[in-house]
Amino acid sequence: MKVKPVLDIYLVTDRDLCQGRPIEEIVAGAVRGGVTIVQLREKTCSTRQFIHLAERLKEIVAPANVPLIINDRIDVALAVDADGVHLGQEDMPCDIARALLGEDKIIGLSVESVQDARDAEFLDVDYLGVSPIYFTPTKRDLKRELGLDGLRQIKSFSRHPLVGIGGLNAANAATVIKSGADGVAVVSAICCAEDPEKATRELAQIVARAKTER
Ligand code: TZP
Ligand code: MG
Repeated sequence: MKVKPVLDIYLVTDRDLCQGRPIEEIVAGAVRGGVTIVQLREKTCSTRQFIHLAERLKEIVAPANVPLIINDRIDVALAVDADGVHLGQEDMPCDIARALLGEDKIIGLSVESVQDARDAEFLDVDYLGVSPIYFTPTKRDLKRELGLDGLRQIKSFSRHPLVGIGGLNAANAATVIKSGADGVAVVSAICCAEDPEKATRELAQIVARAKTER
């Protein structure tokens, strides 16, 4: 049976931002700090490396009941029996991904506009990544910021859980939660942190507090 993902603190990995540390070390710290979901996002490594890394991350997150999501690659997700995939607007259509993965896997979809979110009302997905909230040097091909206004607008009609991504950190996480996000997705706020465990714990406290205040 599918477990509904907890989106509160959503780590998206980026090997280039780990300051020379292995991704496994960052993810292990994030798990100790209370990360609730982890997405392995690899844009350049080989398929074999991708699978091996996914297997190792699964061993780290599974004992803590933290789901492992694979960016884009349905084949990699199936190969390692990951908990789900995250798809972009140019990736495999969600209905085909659902047919390949089955009912029990998590499918997340990035929406880059209010119209994308409207179109997603008809899709069998488990959450939307509202992308980006703010411009960020971490991803260079971003077209426009949705901002808090875009997030609020999407929240006003969407039936899906929402996670904000793009430029999020301890300074703005509370506002993003209060503007309608169920969670914050971060790359640099955890991957670049001197102490990823501490950074994750701090974010988790901020998100938990913001949820009680909205
Ligand atoms: N998708 C939209 S923005 C982004 C991705 C993967 C990168 C977010 O990185 P950061 O460092 O948390 O701003
Ligand atoms: Mg993609």
